[in-house]
Amino acid sequence: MSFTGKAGGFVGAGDDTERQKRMKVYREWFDKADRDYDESISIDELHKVLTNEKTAFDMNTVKFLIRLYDTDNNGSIERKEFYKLFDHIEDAQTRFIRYDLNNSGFIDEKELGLALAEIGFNPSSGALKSIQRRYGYNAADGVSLDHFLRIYTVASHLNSRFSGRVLNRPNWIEISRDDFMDLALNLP
Ligand SMILES: [Ca+2]
Ligand SMILES: [Ca+2]
Repeated sequence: MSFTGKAGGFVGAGDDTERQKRMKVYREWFDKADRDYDESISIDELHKVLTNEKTAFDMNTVKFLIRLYDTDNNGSIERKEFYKLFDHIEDAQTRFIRYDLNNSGFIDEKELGLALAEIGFNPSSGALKSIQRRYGYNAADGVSLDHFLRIYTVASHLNSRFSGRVLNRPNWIEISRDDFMDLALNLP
């Protein structure tokens, strides 16, 4: 089972009907994930709902997502937290599918660069290699969805942290020592 197929279906949804449809999808996915009906999604439950016949979803990515979206720090994902997590996964998946043109389940380095450029993150070839080394990369096949999700999450996180600090030179930002320290210590 995966979110594939649901991706992008509600992008640009503005009116009440679309919002209601979206809330219905959220609820359905939450209920599907919450196998023991305790109104929260554990690491194992999230892992199961993200894994399908084709994709063995990386457990480290699951733990990483829970760490980011478990805002009350109780170790699991409740409905309010799930809505944001679902939006994020769906967004990343839509982008991944757009670049995985032959539907192989992998994108290559160039496509990874293009997908990241879409959100205003323009890594050099050297930076792309470092990102792949750091966040998991199968050199033979390319970047799988679970690893892309992790890379995309980190890039979005960095982008939102440092928007407004862009200098006139493309791809340069201004950062203080304190912010640099904070960034290095809190990198997801
Ligand atoms: Ca549960
Ligand atoms: Ca929680």
